[in-house]
Formats: sequence, C-alpha cells, structure tokens
Amino acid sequence: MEITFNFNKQSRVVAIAFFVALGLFSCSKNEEKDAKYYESIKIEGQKTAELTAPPFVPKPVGDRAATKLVVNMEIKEQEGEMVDGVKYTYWTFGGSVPGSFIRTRVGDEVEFHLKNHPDNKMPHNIDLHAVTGPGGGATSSLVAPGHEKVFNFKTLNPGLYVYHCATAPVGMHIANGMYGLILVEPEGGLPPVDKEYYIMQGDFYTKGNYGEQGSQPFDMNKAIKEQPDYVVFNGKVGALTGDKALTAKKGETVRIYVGNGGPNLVSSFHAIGEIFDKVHIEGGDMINKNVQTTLIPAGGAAIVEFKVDVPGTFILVDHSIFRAFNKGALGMLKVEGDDNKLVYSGTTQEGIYLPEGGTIQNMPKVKGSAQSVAVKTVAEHVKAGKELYGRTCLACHQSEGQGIPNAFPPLAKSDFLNANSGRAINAVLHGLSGEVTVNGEKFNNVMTSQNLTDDEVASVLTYVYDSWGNNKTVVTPAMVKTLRGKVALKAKDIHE
Ligand code: HEC
Ligand SMILES: [Cu+2]
Repeated sequence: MEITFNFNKQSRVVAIAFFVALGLFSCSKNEEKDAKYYESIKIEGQKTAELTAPPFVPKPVGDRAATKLVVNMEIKEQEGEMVDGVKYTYWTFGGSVPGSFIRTRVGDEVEFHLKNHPDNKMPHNIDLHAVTGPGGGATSSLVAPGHEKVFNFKTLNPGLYVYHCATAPVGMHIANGMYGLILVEPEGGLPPVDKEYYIMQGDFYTKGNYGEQGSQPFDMNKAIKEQPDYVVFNGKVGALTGDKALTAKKGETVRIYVGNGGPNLVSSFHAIGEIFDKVHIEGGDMINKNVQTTLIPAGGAAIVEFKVDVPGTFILVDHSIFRAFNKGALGMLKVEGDDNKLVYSGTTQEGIYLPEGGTIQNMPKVKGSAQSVAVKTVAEHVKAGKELYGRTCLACHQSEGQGIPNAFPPLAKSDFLNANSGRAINAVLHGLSGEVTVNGEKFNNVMTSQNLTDDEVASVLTYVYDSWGNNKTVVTPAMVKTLRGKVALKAKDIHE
C-alpha cells in the first residue's frame, strides 16, 4: 500500500501547525514531571502543618494547591519505658518515637521551625531526606537547648522520606529515637483509603540486656557492634499490641507508612496472614503488587496497602524473626467483622506468640535515689554523684568517663579536670563552649549548662574526681556556691 501526501501550500502550513500542537500536547501529557517542574510551581497562601504522633497521620492533602507550610517541631529529651520496668531516656522530635509525622504535597514551600526545649541537655539538628540541599537541612538547623532555628525548603520529589537528627555522634542521636517520616504527596494526593497508620522500626542499645530493670543508659559499644537489645516498632516493646493495636473493619483498605530509623538494622517488614496488595517500594513511585515481605533499609521507608478481607488479629513483624519474638519488633492489626472460621483467629495467635516475647515480667525493680539535702559525707557525695552521673553526664561522657573521640572529651584521667576544680565546677554550672584541649586532644563542641543544685554539682564532681584514676578532689557545695553567680564561659577564658 502506498500513501501519498499531496498538500497544497496552505494545507501544508495547517498540517504542520496541527502536528506541532499535537506534539506539544502529548509531550506535556506524557512527560514525567520532574523536580525542575515542581520547582516552578507557585505557592498559594500559608498553612500551619498538622503534626501527629504515631501511629496516626495528619489529614490527606487532597487536591489543595502547593502552599507555604509552617512546621513547628519541638525537640524533647524525656524518659520513657522501653518495656515494663525498663526506663530509657529518649531524645524525640515532638515528644514521640518516631517523631511527629509531617504531611506535605509536592511543590510546597516548607518553613521549618526547629525548637530545642530549654530543659534538654543536648544540641540537635534535623536532616530531612525530602530536602534538596546541604545536609538535608542539618547544616542550617543545629540548635542549642532553649533556642530555635528556622530554614525553608521546597519539596521537589513526591514520596515518603525519613528525617533524623544528624548531630555528632549521629549514631547516638538516632539510636535514642531521633527519627520520623515526612510524606510528600503527589499533585492531587494519594488515592483515598479507609485507614492510614504510621509505623517506624528502630534498634536500641542498652547497658543491661533485654528486660534488665531500672534506668538503662545507651551503650555505645553494643551500637558499634550492631548488637541491639531491643528492636521495636514505634519506640518501645508493645507500642502496637493489646489495646494499642491498630484497628480496621473487614472490607476496609489500610495504608501503612512504614519507616526504618535504624540506626543499624534493615527491616523485613511482614504482616502475618496478610499480603500487601500494593507496595510503594522504598517510598518512591514504583508500585509492586502482591508482596509478602518488603525490605526497608535503615534510613528508608515504604508505603504498604492492603484490603482486609477477613476478621482477626494480624501480627506485624520484622521477619528476621528473633527480633519479633525476643526483641520487640511485633505489632498488631485487629480487624473486626463477621467471623470467618477459615482464618487464624486473633485470640489464638495471641496465645501462641505473646508468651515468647514476654519473658521479663518478674525482675526486681531498681530503687530510685533518695534526694536528701542534709549535709553529706564524702562517701555519700560519691554515691549520690554516681547516680547523678548516670542520669546527667553519661550520655555524653560515657560510662567509664572515656568520652567519645571528636565529640565529648574524657573525664577519666582528664588533665583539664585534674588541674583545676574551679573550671570543672564552672563547666557544669554554666556550660562550656569553644576549643578545649584534654589529654592532648582538641575538642570544639558545646556542653550545655546542667541545671543542678549546688549539692548535686558537688556530688557529681566528687564522684568524677573519685573515679577512673582522677585525683580524688572533694568538691563541696560551698565551693560550687561561690562560682554560681558567674556567667557562662568560653573554654579559652578558663583554660589556664
Ligand atoms: C551535652 C553533652 C554533655 C553533657 C550532658 C555533659 N557534658 Fe561535659 N562536656 C561536653 C562537651 C562537648 C565538653 C567540651 C566542651 C568544649 O568543647 O568546649 C565538655 C567538657 C567537660 C569538662 C571539661 C573537659 C574535660 O574533659 O575535663 C568537664 C569537667 C565536664 N564536661 C564535666 C561534665 C559533668 C560532670 C557532666 C554531668 C554533670 C557533664 N559534663 C555533662 C558535653 C557534655
Ligand atoms: Cu539530636
């Protein structure tokens, strides 16, 4: 067959114009919208972001236009319970582990306010994987206790992203719970579903083994060896079990935003008795269907969706299965509806699985310390100081006073400490910043003021001087009192 085009001049012009127009049209229709395109989106108006604690998420963006979205995120260091009788000091974005869920749409201009509560001890910052820019925001957001930092960014790539603290030692900040998720919805929003939830896995490293009672400090050595005592969903054992289980009704579609804060382990996320109808692999655009277990890297995420067709209790696990039954990585989704005898029933599953995870109920509790203001003997100061050290200084200076290279100077055999008790008292009372040389190593970081009474400063320093080969100086409350009125010092002012 032969086709001939035999146009006169005028119809040729019309035809060319037609094909050009068609070309443009189909191009703008089919071309993948990229970061460049979203960069050009103009914003309309301003909104304050709704933030939610897990397992809940803010309302969907729907078809709203890109806007200026103000996020107010407050960092809080607070004690919580890892499992019955085990206390742990979490560092949190917004007071929960994982941190508050942030929901944006592509093209939004986010104005991020990072606030570090004045009661906190540590400086922090935030690295959002949804940010295009140095450090994901970390370089612009380092904030000391009692301060606020603001920075802006435009969301250029739709997807589900992890955010985390990136202050040195980064691993320690993440290990203490400083991570969360930020969702960047596509234009028009994700398709509506019946239920949406927020889960994040994390591994925790404590001085004591799983279930060892009392207040448990972070263990740097276990963290470096990647040997967690706890692997949990939403910050603690049992955050999503029993009456805290997720819920749905038979026939509903459930979407779970799943993240993995790490710091070390990858997650093999699985729902026992369910198949994920859809998985947004790694939180991006690609959708896989009919998935049994999806891999979520440390510092990564996935969106899983499934319709619950039958009632029962579905167990969510990291399928590296000892983590689920022995370290806490186990949650539940309870589905109500007409009974279906063909399916595992929730009650039966609870009977089978829960006892394996709950082996730690009857250990003795560690007594809290007595807070006496009576005049103490040196031995009493040392004893009280040891307990205070565990609560106040250990996070930075470590359990044997060894410090952390390039971040926190040692107190063990510290020449800086042993040469002059006045400047040690000053450091604890008023904080310390600027370059300081301890045992020949330079440190340039911030120690925040520790907010202790004269008696407590005396105790903690007497304990420090009494430990790890230091010179046994006794610091009295009276010595502390005379230095209290002074202002915060730079390290260079008190070096000699
Ligand atoms: C937020 C982490 C942090 C906490 C908590 C902390 N420190 Fe420090 N400390 C530092 C940093 C960082 C420096 C070095 C500051 C600099 O670079 O100027 C330092 C320096 C010191 C020094 C002087 C240097 C040396 O190694 O001898 C002493 C003494 C000290 N801290 C004692 C304490 C005591 C006692 C406590 C608990 C009451 C405590 N610190 C709590 C971070 C901390
Ligand atoms: Cu931090």
